Amino acid sequence: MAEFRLHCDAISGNCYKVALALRLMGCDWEPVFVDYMAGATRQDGFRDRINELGEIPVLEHAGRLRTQSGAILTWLAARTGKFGGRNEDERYEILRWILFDNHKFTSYYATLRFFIGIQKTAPNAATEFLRGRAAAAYGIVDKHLATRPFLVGDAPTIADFSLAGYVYYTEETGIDRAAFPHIQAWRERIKALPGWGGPLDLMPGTKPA
Ligand SMILES: N[C@@H](CCC(=O)N[C@@H](CS)C(=O)NCC(=O)O)C(=O)O
Repeated sequence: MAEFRLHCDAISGNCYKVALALRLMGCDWEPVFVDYMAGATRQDGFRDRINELGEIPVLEHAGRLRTQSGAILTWLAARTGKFGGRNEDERYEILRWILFDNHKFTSYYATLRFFIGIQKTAPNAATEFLRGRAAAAYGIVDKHLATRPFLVGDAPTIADFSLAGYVYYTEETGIDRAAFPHIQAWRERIKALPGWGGPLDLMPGTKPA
């Protein structure tokens, strides 16, 4: 059995954040498929035994189950000594971007993608609100990346892996990716890192349409 086991589904960008970190950190890991789209995370058994929050990703290590991608990434960086920032100031900045990601950058985009890109919901007031909020968060990140190669300092960190969770999926969401050229360039810089793999390369499970 591998040292780390990631309970995940390929359709989930939140899972991809951790899968990408495990791959780029060179960890010994294996995925464990959780059928998220079939409602596995909502089953009592999953909540009782795997994650009381009812979510993936879940990282299993030495008999302990860890949840919340941002917390997992922070723990992995400390444990491996990789991608966690070089000093206190960088670690603060990393946390700041991970919190922004969880509240806005991933959150609005992933919810929009779920409705428009996966469930093929017709645009409505709720999806248009999400589209506006996601585009605003994208604009903030795009501006930040206009003057630097990665989110914090001049090297990749777990903050990049967190915000990159959904940027390699290709579903149509109504967000014009070309309007965010610095995000596009950053996405390619991460893709060029040794060992990089996309969501479907690293995880089993539901193939996005
Ligand atoms: N903030 C959490 C978000 C995790 C999350 O929303 N996971 C989704 C899959 S992408 C999930 O399992 N949702 C199940 C549900 O809400 O019922 C993290 O970063 O780990």
